[in-house]
Amino acid sequence: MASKISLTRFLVEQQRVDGHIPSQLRLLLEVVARACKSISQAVNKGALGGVLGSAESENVQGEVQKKLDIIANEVLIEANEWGGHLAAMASEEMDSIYLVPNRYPQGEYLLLFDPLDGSSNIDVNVSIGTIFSVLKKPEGSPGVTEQDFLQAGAQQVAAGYCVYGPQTTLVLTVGDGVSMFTLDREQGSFVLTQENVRIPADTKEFAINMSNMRHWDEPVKRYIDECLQGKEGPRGKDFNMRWIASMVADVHRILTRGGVFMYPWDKREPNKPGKLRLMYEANPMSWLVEQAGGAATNGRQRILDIQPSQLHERVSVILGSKNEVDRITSYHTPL
Ligand code: AHM
Ligand code: MG
Repeated sequence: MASKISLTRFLVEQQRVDGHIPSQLRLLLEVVARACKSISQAVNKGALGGVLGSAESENVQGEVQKKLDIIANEVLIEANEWGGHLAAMASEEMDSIYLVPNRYPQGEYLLLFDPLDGSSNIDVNVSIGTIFSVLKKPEGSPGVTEQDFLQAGAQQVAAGYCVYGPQTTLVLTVGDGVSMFTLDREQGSFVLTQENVRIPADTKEFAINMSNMRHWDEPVKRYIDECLQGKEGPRGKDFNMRWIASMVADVHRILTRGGVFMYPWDKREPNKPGKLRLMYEANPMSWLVEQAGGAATNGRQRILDIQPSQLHERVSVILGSKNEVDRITSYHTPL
């Protein structure tokens, strides 16, 4: 019987055999995975662990924080600050960047995360997750500033998410395809369960918050309207809709069986480009989707090519099966 490949072995082989990742990055990914295990345990305990409900505080985006948002943020910081692999971290739940304290060695990498994505689903026992993105600290600059984080998504050296659902699954890319690891709770380790994940180019499934329809722009309205017309409409086929309201869970479905996910710009907050955050939500998810053969744009531009100007910048997101994303993008007027 073929032996199970643990995440540790997979990363060691990526480092030693294939030369894809340096040892510091391997350590970083192991530490992130360990933190995700801990978050998974807290999520599983739910009400028994006293982790449900609001923390009665707000983050920099003015959103009310849940207890688990804060717990997950602390778990990721505590796990990552002492290992010597990081220079600094940034999170959806922290206003500014977090420098590795002076008492610890400084590493070469920058870690960004949404510690608990899908916060509205925490208390209702629906899948949620952690999203992360890894950048290299630019060479030559002493110390770290927010400016060092403002790199386009194409510069990422690793990206992934961990979905806390019926199973806990870690999904990872280091630029050599997408691999999935399922948490074996008895062993306490992530085990490789799928390699070379591919998203089919065509789909009959879309994910969008339909309650915002009246606020959408024309190209998105047109696309969804054509899908809703089904067999009788211009697409000549019936579509199905899914919306979990946890980006992690919606993207996980798309990586598993295809589909298109959208959180487009809308008229509710015309001055903001969208709801989702570029640097720790859209960028890592876009890279994973591209690595699996899909596409990701903001309607007019490849997301990974966007030059960020702020840490918590927002972006319009259209990602998933390539032919659908290309179609929606073609409905938008080029810049
Ligand atoms: P969060 O990071 O505060 O949880 O918000 C991001 C989430 C995404 O996971 C999801 O796609 C979207 O917001 C859900 O939005 P809506 O509340 O409009 O359904
Ligand atoms: Mg989020």
